[in-house]
Amino acid sequence: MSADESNLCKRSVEEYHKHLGRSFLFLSSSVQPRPPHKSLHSPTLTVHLRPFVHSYPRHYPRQLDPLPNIHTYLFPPSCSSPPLPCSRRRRPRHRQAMRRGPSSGDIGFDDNAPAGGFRVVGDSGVSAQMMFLGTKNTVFILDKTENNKMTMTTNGITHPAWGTSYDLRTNQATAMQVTSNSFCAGGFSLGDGSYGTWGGNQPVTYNGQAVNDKVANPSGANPYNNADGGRAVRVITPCDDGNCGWQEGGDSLTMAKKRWYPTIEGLAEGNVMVIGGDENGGYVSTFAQNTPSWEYWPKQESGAIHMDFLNDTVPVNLFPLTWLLPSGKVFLQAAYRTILYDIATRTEHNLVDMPYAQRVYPASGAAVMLPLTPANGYAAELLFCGGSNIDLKNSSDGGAGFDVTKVPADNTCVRIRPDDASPVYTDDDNLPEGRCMGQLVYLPDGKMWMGNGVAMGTAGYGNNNFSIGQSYGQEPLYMPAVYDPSAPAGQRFSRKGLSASNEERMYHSTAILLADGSVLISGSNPNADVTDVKWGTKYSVEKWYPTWYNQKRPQPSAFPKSLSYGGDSWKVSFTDKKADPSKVKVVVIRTGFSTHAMNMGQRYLELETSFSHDMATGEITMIVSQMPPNPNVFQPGAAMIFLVVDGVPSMGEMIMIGNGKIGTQPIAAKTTLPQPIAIAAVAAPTGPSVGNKANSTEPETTGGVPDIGSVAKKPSSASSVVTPLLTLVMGVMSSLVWM
Ligand SMILES: [Cu+2]
Repeated sequence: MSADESNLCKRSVEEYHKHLGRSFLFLSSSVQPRPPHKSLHSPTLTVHLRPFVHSYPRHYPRQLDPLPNIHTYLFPPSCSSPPLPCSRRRRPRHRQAMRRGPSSGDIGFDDNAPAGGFRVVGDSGVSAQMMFLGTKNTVFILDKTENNKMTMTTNGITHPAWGTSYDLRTNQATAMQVTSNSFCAGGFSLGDGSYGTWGGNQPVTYNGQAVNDKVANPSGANPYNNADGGRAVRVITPCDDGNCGWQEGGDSLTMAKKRWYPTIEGLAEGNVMVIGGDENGGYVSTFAQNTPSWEYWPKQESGAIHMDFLNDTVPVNLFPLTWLLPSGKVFLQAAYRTILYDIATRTEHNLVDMPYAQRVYPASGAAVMLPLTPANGYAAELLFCGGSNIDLKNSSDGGAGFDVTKVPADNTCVRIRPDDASPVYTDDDNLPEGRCMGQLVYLPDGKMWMGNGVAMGTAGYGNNNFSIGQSYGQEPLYMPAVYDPSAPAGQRFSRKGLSASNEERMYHSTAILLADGSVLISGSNPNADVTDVKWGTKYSVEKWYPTWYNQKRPQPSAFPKSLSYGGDSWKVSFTDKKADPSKVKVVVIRTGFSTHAMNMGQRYLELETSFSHDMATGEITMIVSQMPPNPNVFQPGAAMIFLVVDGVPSMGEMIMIGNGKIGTQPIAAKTTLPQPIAIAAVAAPTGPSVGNKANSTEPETTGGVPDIGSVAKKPSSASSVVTPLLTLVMGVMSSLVWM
């Protein structure tokens, strides 16, 4: 340990023990793997404490109190970790995690997975209204404040839990402290590897009644002991060992405006914009409680910045569909309107209207940015599928006002390339059936799982006699499909080899990609509180397995811990005698924050590659670029990386995109890749063998260009009368993608 590090360690431990001896309240702690950019002060363990105030009333929502006295302790990697305070002490697990190291004991592939089908693997503890993959092994789940069976005790008061961490290695959920009502919050990953959720709703009591509703709750009782989440920001640095928690409260974790149903969009500095929402919820927004503004987080002095678009799209403007584009502009879609937003000048540019249907909540179509690839020049193209053309002009925060369940969901799909000079929506293949609340989830092979949702009605719920339970959506759809964006038109949706789920996934359900290539699906509760009535509260956690799930997976040597924007190439190797290295892909996927049929931040990028191929041994070394030198293409923060060989992916690994900090990202020159090299084990003829291409040491050519792929396919035992010869074949492949 260096002198600097030793001093930091000593100081942290002394201060920490001094404060532990007093009446301090444990807030949270997080253990971080040694970051890729090893800095002297990179903490292994972060602990947050604040003074405990004994004079709070019993139900006082402490997190509304400003928190000027949070003490944060950073223990550097070589500093022995201190004990955690009182009830949150988990020393054995913590020790185990430290001994185990970040890469051992990770999730593996599921045995006997039903390829193409579903299997229930666990119980989420709280209903998974929101869900994201925080580490390779752990999914973090949030629910609204409701009467979940899993409980949490806070300062001696036991109440239902509204958040869990779900361990994918054991399929066990563990309750987590969430104090503010996270009912319909948005979420996104941040440039420093943490995750945030923004917004929510007022505190509620049983059946979703507002605590402050003088008629429904005259006593003002708050049995759930929850606080107002409308302006709340909740931040967590994900971990695997239970030693991380949601941080809430204080000025930096409070927004300028109340936001129920805000969309979060990531920006080039690893910060986010929090967009729209309304005050206290309802079926759709109204001018009376609309929040027509957006704000930065981390907070900037600008506070809430007005946006006309969010007034123009009332009442169908909750959870607008947004993407940061490679151009740096932000695409926004709500109701039938589409705009490009220039952040620097705060100006809105109208684009063409959305055809056929509304895609935004409560119509809730499926929407995704198509994979960004070298072949498409990393140009953004967006896909919208399903939703509803229901007329919501007479609906309000009080309800739909008519029987919405009689309206079939839309089945159209459209695409748009918003950075083009004159973007237009073009028709794509129709969905196999109309679907509201469908979800498109990337698979590592570049296709997408499309599932969840209903055939009739919309998202949302209300106390109406046309509902079953309270659900505004009916006829749940159990059969998924796979969408291939590069298949010929007319063949993009496929159900070959797929089978249906037995679990309905309606309003407030979620789905995310996992490292093993399966899709984790959970949630569904189109009701104000936990209920067993039809279309009741779902706790089942299910996996869907792609058709290739049980095939032999590539075994890559190792991935880097981080990728920069531009810079030097890197290598990853694997051995496969049958593989065609020109078709191998290295892909980076941000799985996103899943809620309300959206995966905020979901993005897929294929890196540029070259290779060297030893055909004698089958060893292939992929020479891989860094990220394109533009953080607007793929925002900074955590993401997963996969090696995909012949359409079958390796196990994914979590890596950091960018420098691991929120702020301006270093940008280097675009990666220059070498020419591909094939070291061919071919047979040299003992005499002339004109026309025997299998024995030739010359690369085959196509139109004068050496074809490395065809060399790779040559048999190495072409003749018994030849002697083996190792030949180095250099390809000049001008047609390859990195040129
Ligand atoms: Cu909701």
